[in-house]
Amino acid sequence: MNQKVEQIKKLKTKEEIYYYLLGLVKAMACHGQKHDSKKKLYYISAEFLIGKLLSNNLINLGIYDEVADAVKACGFSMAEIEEIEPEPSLGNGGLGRLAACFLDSIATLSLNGDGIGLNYHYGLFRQVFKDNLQIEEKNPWITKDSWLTKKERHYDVPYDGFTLTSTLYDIDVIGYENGTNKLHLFDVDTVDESIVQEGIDFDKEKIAKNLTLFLYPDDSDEEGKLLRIYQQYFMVSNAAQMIIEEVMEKGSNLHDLADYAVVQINDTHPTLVIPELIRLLMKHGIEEKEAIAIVSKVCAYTNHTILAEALETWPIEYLEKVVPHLVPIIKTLDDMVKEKYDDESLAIIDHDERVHMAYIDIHYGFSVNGVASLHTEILEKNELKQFYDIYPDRFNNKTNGITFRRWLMHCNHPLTEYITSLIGNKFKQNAMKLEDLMKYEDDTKVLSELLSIKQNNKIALAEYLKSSHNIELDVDSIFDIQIKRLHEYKRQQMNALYIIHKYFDIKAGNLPEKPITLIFGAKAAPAYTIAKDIIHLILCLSQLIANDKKVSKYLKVVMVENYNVTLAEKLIPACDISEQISLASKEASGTGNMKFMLNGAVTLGTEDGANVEIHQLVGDDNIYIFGAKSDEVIEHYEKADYSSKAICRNDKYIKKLVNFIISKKLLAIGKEENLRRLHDNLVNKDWFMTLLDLNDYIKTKEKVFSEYNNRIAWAKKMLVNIAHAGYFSSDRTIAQYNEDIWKLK
Ligand code: 26Q
Repeated sequence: MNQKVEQIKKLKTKEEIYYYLLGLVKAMACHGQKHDSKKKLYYISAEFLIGKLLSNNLINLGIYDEVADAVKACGFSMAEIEEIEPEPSLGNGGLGRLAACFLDSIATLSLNGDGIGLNYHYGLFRQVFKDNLQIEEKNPWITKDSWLTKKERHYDVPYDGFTLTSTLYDIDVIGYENGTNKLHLFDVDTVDESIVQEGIDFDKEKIAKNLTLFLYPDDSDEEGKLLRIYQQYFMVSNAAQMIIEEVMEKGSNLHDLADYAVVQINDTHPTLVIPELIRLLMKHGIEEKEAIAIVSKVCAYTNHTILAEALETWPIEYLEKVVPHLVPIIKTLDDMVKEKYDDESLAIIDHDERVHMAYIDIHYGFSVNGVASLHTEILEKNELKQFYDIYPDRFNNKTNGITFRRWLMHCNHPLTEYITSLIGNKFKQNAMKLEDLMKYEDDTKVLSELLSIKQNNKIALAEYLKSSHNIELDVDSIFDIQIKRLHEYKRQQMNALYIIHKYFDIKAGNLPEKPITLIFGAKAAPAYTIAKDIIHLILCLSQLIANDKKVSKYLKVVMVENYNVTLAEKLIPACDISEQISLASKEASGTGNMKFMLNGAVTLGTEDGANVEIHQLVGDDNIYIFGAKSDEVIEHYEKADYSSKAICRNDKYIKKLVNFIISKKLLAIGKEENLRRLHDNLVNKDWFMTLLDLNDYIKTKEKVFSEYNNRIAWAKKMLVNIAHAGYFSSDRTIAQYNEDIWKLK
């Protein structure tokens, strides 16, 4: 090892060092232990938002510090080397990032489990702002030398009238001071990157050229829907063939498949693995009824959303076009349900001939889990009640988690070192040990040190954003951050209305004690018009305020371009206030909320998703909760009695805030079409009830800013948050999946 690290010192350029380290890590990963246990987990997911891998791999191999020293001897920082690495953005957001955290924990806990997905050539689009609007560009990440290793494994995937042969690429998943697992990404050799010219619009008709060309944004235009099914089937057919090959090599006779394999279906995107496995078992001579029974003991399903528009239902004619050989199996599965139950809401194929993918998973899997306790409760009591009534034992909760290797040890070295100096190293293996920090809750020396680490992280962020985005931050202001995908239910528009309130307030002479910086990062799906309008509003407000001499002294609005994992790693350690303001009941869990908490930010949030559990852990004094509770929200939907129009009519101040969106001042900066559409939507529709919570939000946020000024009391809140974040380690989540669902050892 020493020799290899010494070698670094002979290298001249950052590129040479990066590619040398890439090779070194890949070589070391090969020597990781092999699993010999009988049963194996296959975590199938259309997304693995792995982010950059170099530093994390070095940390997990235990050689980060010596490598960093050698790199320093060459005259570079690790940050400069990391810059060379392209980020693989192979996911949209939470679901994909969760899958990546899970792989890290599965390897760290030495569990026998691999990930299976697709090798998208272009990750989620690169976002650029032009005239205060979002533009999408292609986002390549594969270079000649990369983390991918091409394997000699190929499968034939049958479609209607043609077959595609796959090529497998593996990425090593290196656990923390432990084993190495694999992320298997399937691809086709015929994909043609040259068909993408300007932007991300191109001909989606030619399947072989297109199949793995790009990752779908989390909503999509009609014309792309068929390609999405081609992708999904490609993923699961490869997975199913690989599983059957591997278990047979280990001695399975396929009747005992469940003793050898467990499949976790990450949302409904891999659902076709169920009929595909049934089809392949039948090809091996197993009778259909038995094949169905076998597969039902192998597959488990995770639900990540209750938003109706995100639940996948495919017209049966689409499936007939793409995978006609699966349709008879899906019909049999549906017939069996209909034979047993009269209740139409349990049917897989509905009256409109649409196939409900989640319902296949629930009827023909052995486990259904939600991703936070409130979310699972809503699934059981509301969204999937009819299924919970017939299969109560299948339902279980697995509250999400995050890997502390990336979201503390890698992204926040100063805090990691300080925690280690206070409570030792044990928290790196057992995150619950962070609770030992509680003994310092009244130690002003420790509390002051936490404040100074935060301050230094804010300075580091400011330097980074200056050089990378040419953005200036006032490091003596409060950093209030909302970073996540742009969606109406996440309510960035409510934060924007707060900005308008604060702008009025400062204009009126109510000056904040401390300047405030509101930072946003968010990509909007290309076809999601209102989400793009919200980005436009925030960028226009940012410009308005920056050009206002008086207000800009106290308030700054920043929207960072192309928010991704790499930026999150820099923003989160520098955050004072974590915005988690979704409409209660709509955010299944959230995982950004956990990352902020772990890095000493205080949450301003609704009782939604995992915020509920954060609240329970830290207590009322260490979190700011506001807004309607989920029961109340669900009731509004049931009674259809929410009216934003009525709120605008009755509350003059809210009306004034909303009307500012189409004021002369903003229309002078922005586009009338976009601002007016957003205004009309808020006044006439507001499906996610922004105006319902707006007053409470403003009031609570003002309280947060005022309490921030009591620095030691604030630092205590930071400490309590860090100390209780251990529960949100994905090591805990994965241990629970294994205990209750996978039962690997
Ligand atoms: C569906 C159809 C066509 C194209 C794309 C999609 C699609 C893709 C991705 C639909 C949904 C997604 C992603 C969903 C997601 O990220 N959900 C989030 O999952 C997190 C992990 O459990 C939770 O923390 C978040 O609350 C949840 O929103």
